[in-house]
Amino acid sequence: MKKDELPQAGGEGQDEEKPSGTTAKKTRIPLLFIGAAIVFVVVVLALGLGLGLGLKHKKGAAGGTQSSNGTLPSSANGTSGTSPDISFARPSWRRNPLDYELDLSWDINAAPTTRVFNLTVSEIQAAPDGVLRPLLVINGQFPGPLIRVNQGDRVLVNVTNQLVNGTSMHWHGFYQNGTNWMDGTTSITQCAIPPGESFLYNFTVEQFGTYWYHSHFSTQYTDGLVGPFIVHSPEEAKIQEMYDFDQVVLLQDYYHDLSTALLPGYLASGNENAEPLPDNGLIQGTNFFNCSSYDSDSGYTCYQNSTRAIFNVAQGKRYRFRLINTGAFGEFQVSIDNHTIQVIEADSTLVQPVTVSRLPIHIAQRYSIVFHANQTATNYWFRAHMNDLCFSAENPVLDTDVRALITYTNTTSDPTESVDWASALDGSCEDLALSDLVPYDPLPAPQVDITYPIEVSFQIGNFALDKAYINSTTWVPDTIPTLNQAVAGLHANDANFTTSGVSSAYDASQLIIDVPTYKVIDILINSLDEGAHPFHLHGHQFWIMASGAHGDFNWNSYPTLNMTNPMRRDTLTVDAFGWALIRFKADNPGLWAFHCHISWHMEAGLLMQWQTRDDIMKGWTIPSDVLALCNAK
Ligand SMILES: *[C@@H]1O[C@H](CO)[C@@H](O)[C@H](O)[C@H]1NC(C)=O
Ligand SMILES: *[C@@H]1O[C@H](CO)[C@@H](O)[C@H](O)[C@H]1NC(C)=O
Ligand SMILES: *[C@@H]1O[C@H](CO)[C@@H](O)[C@H](O)[C@H]1NC(C)=O
Ligand SMILES: *[C@@H]1O[C@H](CO)[C@@H](O)[C@H](O)[C@H]1NC(C)=O
Ligand SMILES: *[C@@H]1O[C@H](CO)[C@@H](O)[C@H](O)[C@H]1NC(C)=O
Ligand SMILES: *[C@@H]1O[C@H](CO)[C@@H](O)[C@H](O)[C@H]1NC(C)=O
Ligand SMILES: *[C@@H]1O[C@H](CO)[C@@H](O)[C@H](O)[C@H]1NC(C)=O
Ligand SMILES: *[C@@H]1O[C@H](CO)[C@@H](O)[C@H](O)[C@H]1NC(C)=O
Ligand SMILES: *[C@@H]1O[C@H](CO)[C@@H](O)[C@H](O)[C@H]1NC(C)=O
Ligand SMILES: *[C@@H]1O[C@H](CO)[C@@H](O)[C@H](O)[C@H]1NC(C)=O
Ligand SMILES: *[C@@H]1O[C@H](CO)[C@@H](O)[C@H](O)[C@H]1NC(C)=O
Ligand SMILES: *[C@@H]1O[C@H](CO)[C@@H](O)[C@H](O)[C@H]1NC(C)=O
Ligand SMILES: [Cu+2]
Repeated sequence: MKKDELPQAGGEGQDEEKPSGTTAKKTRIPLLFIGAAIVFVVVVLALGLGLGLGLKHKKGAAGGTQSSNGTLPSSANGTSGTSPDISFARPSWRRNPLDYELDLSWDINAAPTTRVFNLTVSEIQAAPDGVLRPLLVINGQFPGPLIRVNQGDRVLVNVTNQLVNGTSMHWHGFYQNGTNWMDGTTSITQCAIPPGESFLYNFTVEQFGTYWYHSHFSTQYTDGLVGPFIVHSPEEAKIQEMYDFDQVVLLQDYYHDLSTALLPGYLASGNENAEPLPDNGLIQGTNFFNCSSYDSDSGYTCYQNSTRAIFNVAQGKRYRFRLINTGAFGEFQVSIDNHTIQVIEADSTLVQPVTVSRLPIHIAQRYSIVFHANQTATNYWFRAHMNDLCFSAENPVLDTDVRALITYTNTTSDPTESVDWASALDGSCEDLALSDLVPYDPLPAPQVDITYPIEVSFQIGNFALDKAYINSTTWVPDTIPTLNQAVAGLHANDANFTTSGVSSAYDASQLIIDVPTYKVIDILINSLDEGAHPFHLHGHQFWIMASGAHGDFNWNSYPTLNMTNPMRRDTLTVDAFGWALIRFKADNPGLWAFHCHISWHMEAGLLMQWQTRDDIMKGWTIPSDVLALCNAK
């Protein structure tokens, strides 16, 4: 945390900031659309006010989107909760924001059970922010449904692929101890689920906290295949006292084109790692977009009827927002006008509460914040400022000031006295200062056994594709999952698969480090690249032993590293030209991806793997339904 980000006692003098309400874009709805909306309302009413219109919910922390003209739809008065019900205006593909409210009456002490979910993925045309595009949806809706379970539960998720391409589902942050083949990472732990087929993910949940799930097939999640995964635990009782409402908040950057349409240009020769630039940002899968940003010959169909998310709050209550950045590229700086926020969880690690005005959240990271609705009862902006200072160029149609409305008064009018925090936006896309993140439940780091330095770079050739490298390897998905290769190699007692260190058993496109038996590993990530990279390790939480925004790790400092209770998480941002030393216990058998979570970078090859616990893997038989995915063609 920077000094100027500290909330100031007494007053919050933000002289240079003008009330943000004045910058809000107002647009007139074309007559045609009002007509269409009326027809739609009539049809819905005729069908009977069902469709959730009279839905009752007790602990409505938030929900709803603004109606087109800035007032609540009159047909919404069938509801009784604190949230406006928007079912009359909500297209069937749009997720009901009430679905992301976490009823606090959920039994966190329930005995472990099996919970079953169906996730059917398909492609539709939809306009989350008003711009029509092909969108990948789960059970017909975007963003994906909430998966909510207790620690210790067995989870069965039947993923059915109705796409024209393969797919898979990854459960971000879960250990999958003993079930590596359920990690959902195509070409590493499974073959893609072919079009028209189903696959049953079956695993137990050993952890608790805020997680998410997403497709792990090329850049596919960027096209809509994301959703929240919340795990409760009896241990949560101690922090539940800190808030009155609990709520998932999905943040993401957003493109008006399919990722597969953007990839060739990005990977083209001579392109100096110029990532595709987001066109918008979404909160709960929705946002305003100004259609006049596009010329009539842009090729886009844009409906000027999309609106920002809205969170209803009650004076005096405290709200837990579980922020999840499900985006492809953009880091957000989250703040609430006139309210400080308290950070209580980072990824799935509870942390000692720290108060900030602005919180950076990079791709795939999660933070829980608590804020107190104790200001003047009016409307305020919740901001997820997309940090384009870290983009290589500017997208003229992108409004980086991505906002949702926080209303104390159950109204949807733009705030007039809501003031953004004066603290500067961080121009380098760094995580919160390490000193601000102290795990609530202390866990000392063990002594290290082996340190592996790696170097991250992008290498561009005039006649070569623009590719990302870890040392000299740029990852290309292998046809046969590396897990399948490893288990076969171990069964055959092939010594190539049991030698500690960089493995020679695989194709040259795979950088895999073999840790045959239990060891404590340090990864020293050195970035030679000018961009920040949010690195994610599958199957583990790692301790962040040290990090730096420039220069190199000083090896002489090894004996003095803080081992008492360093921060642990599963996704860490390595600064531009910076470095980080992270430590993990290689005690979880399998093939685990370690990669930059920026969709474009992973696809450009920024991925390596860890092969761990050969001693246990040697005894494995990969389930036949997992293997069968590779036979279907
Ligand atoms: C907004 O639209 C609703 C429903 O069409 C209408 O009842 C209301 O008067 C409109 N409000 C304004 C401010 O135009
Ligand atoms: C909503 O409230 C208005 C005014 O109280 C009433 O006339 C109308 O019938 C109500 N609509 C519904 C759907 O309950
Ligand atoms: C919010 O407004 C809607 C529609 O006017 C109403 O039905 C609902 O009861 C209100 N909620 C609260 C908490 O006042
Ligand atoms: C916006 O208008 C289009 C065209 O009438 C419609 O298909 C879509 O469902 C509308 N979206 C919302 C959020 O009302
Ligand atoms: C999942 O789908 C099956 C049909 O394939 C259905 O029988 C079952 O009830 C569904 N389960 C849930 C939890 O939706
Ligand atoms: C998964 O869903 C598909 C499609 O509904 C169904 O055919 C299949 O039987 C389901 N599999 C399991 C294991 O439930
Ligand atoms: C399916 O894959 C092909 C080949 O990569 C791609 O051109 C197409 O856009 C993909 N479709 C979707 C919906 O992603
Ligand atoms: C899920 O996995 C467990 C442990 O391997 C197994 O006992 C159970 O039968 C599996 N459930 C299904 C529905 O396949
Ligand atoms: C509002 O709540 C915050 C967080 O609990 C607290 O620091 C602040 O003093 C409160 N302000 C007022 C005006 O009560
Ligand atoms: C928000 O804070 C600013 C700056 O302290 C203040 O001028 C403004 O009145 C506050 N807004 C409300 C609604 O209290
Ligand atoms: C990567 O390259 C660096 C610099 O040459 C070297 O020190 C390191 O050992 C290499 N790491 C691996 C895993 O090969
Ligand atoms: C995973 O299971 C192994 C035993 O198979 C155990 O030694 C290890 O500590 C476990 N790791 C985690 C992260 O649960
Ligand atoms: Cu990256």
